[in-house]
Amino acid sequence: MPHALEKLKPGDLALIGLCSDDNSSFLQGSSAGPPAIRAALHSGATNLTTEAGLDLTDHPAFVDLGDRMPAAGTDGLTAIERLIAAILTRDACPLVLGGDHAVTYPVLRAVAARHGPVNILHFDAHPDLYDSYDGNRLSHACPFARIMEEGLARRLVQVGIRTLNAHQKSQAERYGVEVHAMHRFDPRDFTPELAGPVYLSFDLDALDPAFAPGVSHHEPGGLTVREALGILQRLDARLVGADIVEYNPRRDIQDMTAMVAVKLLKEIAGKMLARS
Ligand SMILES: [Mn+2]
Repeated sequence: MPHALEKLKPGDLALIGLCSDDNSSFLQGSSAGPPAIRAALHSGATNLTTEAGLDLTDHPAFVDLGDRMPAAGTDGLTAIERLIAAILTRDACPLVLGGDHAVTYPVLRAVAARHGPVNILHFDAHPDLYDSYDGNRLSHACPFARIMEEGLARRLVQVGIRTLNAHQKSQAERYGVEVHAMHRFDPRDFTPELAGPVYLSFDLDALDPAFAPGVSHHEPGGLTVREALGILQRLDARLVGADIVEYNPRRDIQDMTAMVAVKLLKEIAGKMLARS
């Protein structure tokens, strides 16, 4: 039985699945991500202890609100914003499982309404800064354009990027996005210097498809899991929310990518609980 939203306590970490892929551009399937990640989490293939030794098993502040299936279009995004606002109002922290990356925009609207503009650490192969994509301004290729034009972020720091075309380069310059493109980036030597409340958005395609094949957009030349974990573990900041998005079980091989999502989930949850 999922935990009831009304029973959230201050300091709780609220796991919530958003089963939405209506704003995907290339392939559908990420709407099936959250239950598949949760199944891997509880499969018995691993335990729930983080690498730093925090055991999430029956942790009183680690609660699972289950999955929601937002409607297509703006109604669904409005519902996501309200849901995340309801979590934040109870002084709890949302840990969102996508779903496609379009969900991050309404999540950030709720986060910024609660905390003011936040610093965002964004792992992705793609900058997701298109003004519009395939005629859709809410596309999963656009959330960070919406976030920046609405002033929801003080700083947006992107790592793993390897698809920066001319349009998105100009968008990045326009919004002052700090893009750490893979071709001139040493992930083992990168420590995010982010003060104040931080929101973490992790698109699994930031990782090389060799490590995470279960994504809609295979973009070779990405981060290793170890490199991404190293960056996360060196992040020394108060996390007020996070998402892990774009897991597409239809593309996965033997649940490999589901287990990568589980690994990230555990490490991110451990970081959030340690600082709350
Ligand atoms: Mn991506």
